[in-house]
Amino acid sequence: MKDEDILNKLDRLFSLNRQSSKVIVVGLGLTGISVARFLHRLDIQFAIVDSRQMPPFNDALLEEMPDVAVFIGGFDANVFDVATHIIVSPGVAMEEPIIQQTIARGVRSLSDIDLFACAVNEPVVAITGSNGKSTVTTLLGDMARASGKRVAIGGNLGVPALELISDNVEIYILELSSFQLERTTQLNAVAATVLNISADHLDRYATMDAYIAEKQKVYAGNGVMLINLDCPYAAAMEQENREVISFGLKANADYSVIETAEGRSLAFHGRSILAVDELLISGIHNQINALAALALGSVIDLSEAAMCEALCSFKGLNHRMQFVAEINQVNWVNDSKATNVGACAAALLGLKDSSVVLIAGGDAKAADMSDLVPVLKAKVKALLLIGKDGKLIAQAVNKCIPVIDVGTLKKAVNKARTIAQAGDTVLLSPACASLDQFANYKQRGEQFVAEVRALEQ
Ligand code: UMA
Ligand code: ADP
Repeated sequence: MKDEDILNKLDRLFSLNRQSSKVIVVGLGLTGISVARFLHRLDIQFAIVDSRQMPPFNDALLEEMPDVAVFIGGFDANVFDVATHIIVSPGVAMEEPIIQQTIARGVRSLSDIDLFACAVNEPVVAITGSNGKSTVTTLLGDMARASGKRVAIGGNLGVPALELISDNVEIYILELSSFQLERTTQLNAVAATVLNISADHLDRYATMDAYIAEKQKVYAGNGVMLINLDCPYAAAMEQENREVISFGLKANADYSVIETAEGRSLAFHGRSILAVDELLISGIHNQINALAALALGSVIDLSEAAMCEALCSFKGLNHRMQFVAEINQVNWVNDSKATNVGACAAALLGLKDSSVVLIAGGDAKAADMSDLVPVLKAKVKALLLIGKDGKLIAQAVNKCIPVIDVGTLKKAVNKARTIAQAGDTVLLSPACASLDQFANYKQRGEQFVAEVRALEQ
């Protein structure tokens, strides 16, 4: 899209223009730098603020845009006073008092996703949910490539939406978090889905209803709604007068799993598409992820043969039920990305025929750990706890299975080695965020893999 057309659209929708606008970009992380590059290219005036002493893209900004004003180490109210518009990065809560005061003064708030939506004419697919977003986004990207489409994938997945924009792209596939959706008004995806809902981010949302309401915004506009019939919260989002395609294990779903003479199969209206055995990713939750990707792919006209080809070669992403090693007939599995209760439960349910030594704990983000208890009782022979909220899991479990609060991941791995017996699985699936002890879930998973590899020596 030409800059002139983008500018016209921004002016029409947000009164955002070169002549009279002064934007405050809050946050100088991945999102903040992408917004800065975009506004700079369009020659719209802006300044950046970040409460961190040394935001990650401070040096990059100074080098690329030395004239841009940057205020770091806190939020200075005077800086916000001049704003006509505010673009807040997803890691900063909209409830921050300075943000609330600024918006209350009549300053327009928009998001990087709004800017993106104003800058592309090509179809956009939007994927959210409590779990499975990265898996489905990546898988659908593989399917689109196998279908010969020029596709770009990103958003919460890692590459900010604005950095994906290119004349070469014919379809954009975005993973969107509740934090991105809550501050976006211009999304109009051709196909959108809420994969599932389970408790997450309750440190940022006052209630589950508030969290669900933000997720629902992925369906804004008039595109096709992809609805998971297995998840009551997601199924309730279906809107009248909208085209709907359903997926899930329920027999009445458009995309479902059926029993055939040869075994279970992914199917459309009872017609087998691909045997479940052909999938390299395991667990019922991944069968549902595959159904979601097939359903989304059908809306953007991907060929079924190409989608099957991609499904058969998709090995899954690291840190999601990633097989690490078999040592003395014990399997070690890294599911560090299980940062909430729903993901940990799915991991345990997906492990067939084995008893599990589970390593869990970290930052619980105010979730209710008691939801985990039934599946822990069914699957777990010993629970090794790490991190600041391990004790919350111990309280919920209330001694119904053996629990040891070991504190650190290193100690957990060493303890697991002494407990696990042939046929068992040692699973890192923390049900919590990692930020109390690690930089992120990747670092936690990498440390786990390194500790397990050390056992092999
Ligand atoms: N921060 C401050 N002060 C500031 C700005 C940020 O303390 O002034 C902190 C935030 O509280 C947060 C961290 O810095 O802890 C990063 O925040 P950010 O808004 O600068 O994040 P970005 O680097 O822009 O990355 C964001 C997403 N991060 C978050 O939503 C926290 C990335 O998702 C996403 O890949 C990226 O935009 C590109 O779209 C990561 C994530 O953890 C993977 N997402 C959460 C999740 O998946 O659960 C929602
Ligand atoms: P997200 O991007 O939503 O965090 P990922 O695909 O990265 O999702 O997976 C995160 C965690 O959730 C992993 O532990 C993974 O095994 C688990 N998971 C993936 N898909 C689902 C699903 N459909 N339901 C429940 N858990 C899932």
